[in-house]
Amino acid sequence: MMKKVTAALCIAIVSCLCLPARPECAQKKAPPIPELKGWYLLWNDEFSGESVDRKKWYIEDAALVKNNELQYYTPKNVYIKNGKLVLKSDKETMGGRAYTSGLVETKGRFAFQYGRVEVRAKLPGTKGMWPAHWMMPEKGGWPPEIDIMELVGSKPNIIHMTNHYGVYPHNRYDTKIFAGPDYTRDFHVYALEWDEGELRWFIDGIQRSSWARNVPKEPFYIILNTAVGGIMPGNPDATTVFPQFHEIDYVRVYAKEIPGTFFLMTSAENGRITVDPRLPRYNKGEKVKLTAMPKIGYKFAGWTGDPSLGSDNPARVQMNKHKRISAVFAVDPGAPKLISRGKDAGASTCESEAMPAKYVTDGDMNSRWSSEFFDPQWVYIDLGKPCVIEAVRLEWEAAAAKAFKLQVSDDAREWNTFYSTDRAEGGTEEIMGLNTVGRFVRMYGTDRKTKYGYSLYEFEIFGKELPEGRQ
Ligand SMILES: [Ca+2]
Repeated sequence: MMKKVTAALCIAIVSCLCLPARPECAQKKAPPIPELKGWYLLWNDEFSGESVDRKKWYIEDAALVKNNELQYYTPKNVYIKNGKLVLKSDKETMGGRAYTSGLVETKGRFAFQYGRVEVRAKLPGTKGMWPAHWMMPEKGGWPPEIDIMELVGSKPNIIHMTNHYGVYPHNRYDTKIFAGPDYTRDFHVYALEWDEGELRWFIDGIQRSSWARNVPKEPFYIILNTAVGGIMPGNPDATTVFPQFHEIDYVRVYAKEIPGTFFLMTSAENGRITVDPRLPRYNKGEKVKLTAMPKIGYKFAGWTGDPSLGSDNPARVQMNKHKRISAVFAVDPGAPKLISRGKDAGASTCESEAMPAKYVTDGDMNSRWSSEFFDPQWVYIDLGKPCVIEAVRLEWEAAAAKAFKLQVSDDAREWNTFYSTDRAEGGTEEIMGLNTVGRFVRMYGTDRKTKYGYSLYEFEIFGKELPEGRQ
């Protein structure tokens, strides 16, 4: 969090490059970030560190089910080299797929509404490669989606720029292409300007597309990836060259300066911050409520970025300038303990023998339970004896639940619901602040996010054994 580069700090790094007496600065190779008049640098990554900054990026590790793509996204194909983020694509079997590739996204870490995003990159090519720089809504769901840049490897001089909108399955899109040089040979800058009335796409500083209709009006996060195969590029063939490298020099997000209005940026690791009201910019003097929410096992330990915040949670901040605020979360020795690892599990159905219920308690994020493709479905854990359940973590595969209940039972026959949602988001889901007693705990799914079943890598119960004499 402290390493978050502010505009002022960038200027400091640049100016101290000229001073050989500062060894910690002399190691930094970050080139100066040009000032964009009328714009404020809200967020950026110059990829000048030793490794990918996990406070800024989530690195995908999954065989995502979409667009008939053929790759397994693995963190080992995502790394920093020579001041560039590299997403490597290769012909290599992993997780049931014939190819590996890389995907990073700022989901849960950074999102913005309105501004200018710039990505400088050298793209991978040849048949079946599908590099993209794109954005999705922070609150989940699809569409909308903005594709800043997409390229089909077999046509390396064509850049696709697209706005997806509407309501699934009645979604539509507006798209334009630009034919230029071979974009796999050199670095080029792909940019999008987004305001309330219009989307404008730029390649190397020249506007190449715009749409003034169906402009999204909610915060988006950024995704950088290379898909292999699938509906857009077709699958690799004998002409495809492996490995391929998608190199990204920087990602910069700017917000337009409007006098008297201010931006609020938040960041956190091992937890998150909710912002109320959440607005793209604030008027002078406006008050904003910040709530820090630690992950299971952590506790809130303070704020950085605004001395007036103190140590309250929630806290209120008054907007009188641009602010970057972080929440600090510390390991909580008194946090509920994991009590489900290795315990027996059962399920309504299994998609195949290779995906049994027991894989939800094995502590292995590569093994998973998956149900058959109808509703309802459930998976339960037998804790062996009655326990106090204080928190639950669900690690969903892409085939997640949209609606599910959490239930307890003493006999695995009669179940009591202690948590229920019909707006689940998938990914890592944590439910905290629980205080319920039972020996059996189950996830009871009633509506699915995909046409597939319910699939969990892990189902983790945190709490403690019931003290003697208490029933
Ligand atoms: Ca597992």
